[in-house]
Amino acid sequence: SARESPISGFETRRILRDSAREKNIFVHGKIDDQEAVVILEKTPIRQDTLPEMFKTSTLRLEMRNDIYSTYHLQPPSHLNEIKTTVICPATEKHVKKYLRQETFLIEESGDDYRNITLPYISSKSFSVQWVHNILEKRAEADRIVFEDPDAHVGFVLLPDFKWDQKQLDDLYLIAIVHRRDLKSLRSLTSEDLPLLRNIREKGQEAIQERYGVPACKLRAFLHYQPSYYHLHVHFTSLDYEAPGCGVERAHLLSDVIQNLEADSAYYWSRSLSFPLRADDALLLKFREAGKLMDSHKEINTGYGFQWDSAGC
Ligand code: M7G
Repeated sequence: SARESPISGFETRRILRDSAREKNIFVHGKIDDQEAVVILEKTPIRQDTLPEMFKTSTLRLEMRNDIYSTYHLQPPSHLNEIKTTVICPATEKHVKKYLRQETFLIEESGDDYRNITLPYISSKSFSVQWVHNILEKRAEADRIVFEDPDAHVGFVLLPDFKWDQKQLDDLYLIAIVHRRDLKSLRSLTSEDLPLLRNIREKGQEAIQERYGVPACKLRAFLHYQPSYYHLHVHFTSLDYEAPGCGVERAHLLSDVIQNLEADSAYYWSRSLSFPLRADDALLLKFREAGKLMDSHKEINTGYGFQWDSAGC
């Protein structure tokens, strides 16, 4: 089982992405002849472990100068763990998802969604098997924080796998709806308002109850485009700049609710902007349809620098 599979046999092929600031690295390789992506990430230092850290760590002086000194601190191993995510067998799409890539902004009209995006995602998107496993309690059942089992407005709330639950600083949960006919923001109409309001109210309540984090410290949003086309809502700590919480991809749940209150066809008809990566096949579809902004000309920055739009 995945629980036992050691990554000691992991053969590194290439680094997909790394960040000194985020203190993570995304590696593509093989485990037992299967394609794999391994994500290593140093987690935030927990305030509540500081006394133990200071008491039990060894300290090695690096340099001292006047009132300044720097050290290497070696904490006991349980205070020095690296959060690790393994995707195996990984598809080519996973590898691409984590590969650092230039991105391009798409402005998708309602018709573009129906003519270009929908046919594409119906054939090519990530499997939502993991979502069904959660809804059917075949995986992560012990991690469920809250469930409303109602078939129409119900959902399951649980920690996102980006969060190791060791500290509240990077709190991250997802609410997955029981309904299976809702792919994304584009599927929503005013008929879904009871569902969305239910997720907002009960999700906030459950997070307050379990973690003591009030609604005013939470960011609840949907991604467009999502990676997985089964409707879900992200709940993150407001103080945490979660990946994908930027304006080009995140739609605040409360804005979504208000937009649908004002216009039931809002997400059916409006243009929505989102970034796509240079190697995303959906980008190619938009380009082929002549829908990529400025794809017909090279963008001149006016500083004698020709920005290469070859990617689009
Ligand atoms: P998304 O907006 O579809 O795509 O969100 P993103 O991954 O590009 O943000 C899906 C969310 O589900 C992400 O926040 C993932 O970290 C999370 N997630 C993905 N998988 C495969 C799992 C899983 O197996 N378990 C849990 N608990 N969360 C997952």
